[in-house]
Amino acid sequence: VPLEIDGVVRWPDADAAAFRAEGYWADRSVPEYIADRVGAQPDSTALIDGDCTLTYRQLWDRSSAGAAGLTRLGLRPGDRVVVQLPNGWQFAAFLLACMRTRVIPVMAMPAHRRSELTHLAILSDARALVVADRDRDTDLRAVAQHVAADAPSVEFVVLHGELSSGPTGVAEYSLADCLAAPSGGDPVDGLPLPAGGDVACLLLSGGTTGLPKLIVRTHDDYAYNILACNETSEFDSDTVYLGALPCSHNFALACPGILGTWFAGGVVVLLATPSPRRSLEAIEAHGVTATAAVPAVAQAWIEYQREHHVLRANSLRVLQVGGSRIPDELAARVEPVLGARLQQVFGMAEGLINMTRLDDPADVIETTQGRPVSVADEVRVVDERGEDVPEGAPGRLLTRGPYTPRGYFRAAEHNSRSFTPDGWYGSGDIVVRRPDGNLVVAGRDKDMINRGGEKISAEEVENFAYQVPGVEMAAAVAMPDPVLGERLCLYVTPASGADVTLDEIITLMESAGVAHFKIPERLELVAQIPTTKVGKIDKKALRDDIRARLSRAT
Ligand code: J2J
Repeated sequence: VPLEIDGVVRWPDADAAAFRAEGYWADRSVPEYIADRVGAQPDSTALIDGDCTLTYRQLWDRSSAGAAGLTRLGLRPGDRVVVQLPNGWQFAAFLLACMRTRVIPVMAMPAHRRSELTHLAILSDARALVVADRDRDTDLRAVAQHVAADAPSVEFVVLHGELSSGPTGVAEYSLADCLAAPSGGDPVDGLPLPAGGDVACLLLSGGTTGLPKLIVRTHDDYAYNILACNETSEFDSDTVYLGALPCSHNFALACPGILGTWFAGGVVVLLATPSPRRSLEAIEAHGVTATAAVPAVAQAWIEYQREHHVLRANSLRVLQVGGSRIPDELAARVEPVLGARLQQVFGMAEGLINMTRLDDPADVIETTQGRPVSVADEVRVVDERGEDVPEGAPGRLLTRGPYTPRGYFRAAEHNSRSFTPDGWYGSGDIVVRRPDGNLVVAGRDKDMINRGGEKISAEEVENFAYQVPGVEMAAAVAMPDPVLGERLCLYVTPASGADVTLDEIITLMESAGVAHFKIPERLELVAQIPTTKVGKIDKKALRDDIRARLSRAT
């Protein structure tokens, strides 16, 4: 019986029964699929993280130790913990430990800072934060203590790395201790395995509202997501997957990502960042067959390979690219330069995953974002009134299916806007469905900037801008960028006589502890911000304006 958690929106009983009857939901948890591989191939390599190589048995044992560690820390089934860890074996073992004990990980991104982590801790009512001691020159221990001070539910911090030397506000514990094998026996052996309906994790939405919302993924739906992606990406026990993007993100986690690789019995190679040299060297050294990138990363790899010819053995069979639209010209260069088939992925943490198929014709692979991975995915393309548009015409994407939840966690008001009464999720993407069923992402009907796959809510940035003295009106919009696709430009009308600078806005956002990628990269001071007939800020006019200004400048 799944634990009931207040604020989780479930599928209606009839849909859940149908998903079970049709076999999409198997009432098996994510770790159970991995346990199958541990049983079948205990001594094959599961994970390579620098000098640390773990077999399936060893990965499982570390997650058992972690499960015992979580229990020692007093965490119980249903408790939430905000997890922000770099790619590494500790992240993997801790994640599995959480899933096995039904402690719910809230999957923060590495770039998140005080502002986002505090919001996530409060929204999820988290009892603990699990973070690294530092990220390059940022002391995350200090960040975590600030978060704990502002989020009353947070009782302690678990640290990957060094503990603080002096006294701290809430207690700090070591992640290494938590993952260390307890002496004598395996105290988690008696733990009940999660039910299919139990919550596996809380993913973050690519924010369109002020701050990210939480997406509840249950074992039933997430395991199916992973299996369907495995089938579409053709992952099997020969797969060697490079996790170079942050594995806390749905793409590298479960589409098929590291979990898909372990479901299939393959090898996961982890890197902390997708640096071109280290990524290509890792592909070459470990015989990587598949990996995932955002378009800017794919472009950097292509350029590096052209100059340095790192890839010689040609082990890479599939390069998945998604998160933002890959330009057609770049798509056409993937296979000739990297020797790998491009697989476009248009996915969302809210569920629906579209992919091109490995044997699709070049035109589909290079110019479309693919089609749903499951026959049970329902997709509609509609106009403003919710009427289906004719095939080939652009419209808003609506979707429903066995791995697309029916509502965000504790967000009733927002849910009434993002979901139709009959359960369709509106992603805010404008798409064209071609006669062959493939989708092309043609635009967006949500107030978000997609900076090379990193999603920035315009509203969130505007809220910070309004805290700067002299800002009368603020509007954040996307400006075109050859590498990232989009960057953030802030339009401001200053109060009369006021002198607003980009530096002031940057300083304010930095001192508020906002993730760096959200900081505006250009400020346009204007006498007036255009509005629409109904009095809303005319973002389209502003996007056209900045595009014109940029092209005049070159
Ligand atoms: C255009 N826009 C895209 C694409 C996502 C795999 C891949 C990506 C994500 C992801 C993911 C796009 N072309 N190929 O979760 O499992 C934009 C859309 C979408 C939003 C979702 C995965 N691929 N997008 O990016 O939850 O606007 O998921 O609605 O972060 O990214 O963002 P997110």
